[in-house]
Amino acid sequence: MPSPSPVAAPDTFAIRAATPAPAAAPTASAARQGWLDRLKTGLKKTGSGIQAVFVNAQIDDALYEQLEDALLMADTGIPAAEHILQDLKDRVWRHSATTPQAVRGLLVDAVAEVLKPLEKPLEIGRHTPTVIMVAGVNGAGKTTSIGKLTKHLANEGCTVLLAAADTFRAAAREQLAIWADRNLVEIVSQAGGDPSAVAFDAVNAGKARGKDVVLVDTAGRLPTQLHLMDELRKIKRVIAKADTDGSGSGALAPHEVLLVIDGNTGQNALAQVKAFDDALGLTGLVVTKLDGTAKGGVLCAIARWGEERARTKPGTAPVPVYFIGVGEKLEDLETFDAREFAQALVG
Ligand SMILES: Nc1nc2c(ncn2[C@@H]2O[C@H](COP(=O)(O)OP(=O)(O)OP(=O)(O)O)[C@@H](O)[C@H]2O)c(=O)[nH]1
Ligand SMILES: [Mg+2]
Repeated sequence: MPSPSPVAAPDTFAIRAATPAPAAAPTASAARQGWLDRLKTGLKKTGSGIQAVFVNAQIDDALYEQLEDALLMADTGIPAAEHILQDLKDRVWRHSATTPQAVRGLLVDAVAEVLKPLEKPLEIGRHTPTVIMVAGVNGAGKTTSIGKLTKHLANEGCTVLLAAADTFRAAAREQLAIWADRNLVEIVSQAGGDPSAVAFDAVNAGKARGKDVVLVDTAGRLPTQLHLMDELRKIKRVIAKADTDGSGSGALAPHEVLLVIDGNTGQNALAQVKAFDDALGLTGLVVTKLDGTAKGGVLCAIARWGEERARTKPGTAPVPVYFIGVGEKLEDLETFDAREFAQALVG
């Protein structure tokens, strides 16, 4: 394990954004900046749609109406758009803002505040191994994100074991094996058979070999494919069984259940979060492909849904976004920062 960096508990560490600009870490901050530029480019269409509203604008009802349209175009959905606008109007009044630029700055603040509950670092080290199960619809970017996440973890000094619990396709196993090779980590894999058995073996192997993290890849599935959702539930149950000797402290594995969402899915992403959360109890999200034509506003919808649920269902919390993907390369996955994302979104 690495020496604990900004910690949440003894012997744990959190994967955070590279802190900007210390002279000792110019490469890390430069990499973060390059990634941020790609995110901005990806969300450019949304950003310029929102920016256009402020060009030669008066601060009046027409401006707010156009802003609502631009937010809806960005996939925020109606509840989040209404919430942001009401909050923006309050901010404009409180700050006595009179210029379009000032209102735009306050819009960044309002969006950042909506997104803030999604900002939470992924913690590793509370359990040995920390078992992370990864799910999502077909082609969302699960396997690629696992590959990139492995690199993040390896950079932090963690030992990682991959579990190829997508046993349906040989190509899926091979794809994960390539990521294992690239990152020089071990993989538990099996031709065909029960994905739960692979996950079970991997968790046991992870414990026996003293790995810090076991990452379990699963096959893509739609929430409407009920038998496949049952299979996911079974994988989760069997992972817990592999952890019943209590060597981990506290909660049984899997300690994290991540949903990978394709950022281009629009409002359907929220439906995916709800469906997979119902089936598995999600602990985090990874949002991929924000380098393409994604609009990004759906994160506001996910954040508002999480807040609303936490308000009405005690004991629940918003499902955080641990990572954002902006490309297919290893370095294209980075931690989520609410203000950075709000700035990229508003343009
Ligand atoms: N542009 C872009 N492409 C990505 C990103 N993440 C993944 N991809 C691509 O999306 C495609 C699908 O990625 P996979 O990782 O295989 O997706 P998956 O969810 O594992 O797919 P299944 O296992 O078939 O359900 C691949 O071509 C990836 O290279 C991203 O952040 N940006
Ligand atoms: Mg896959």
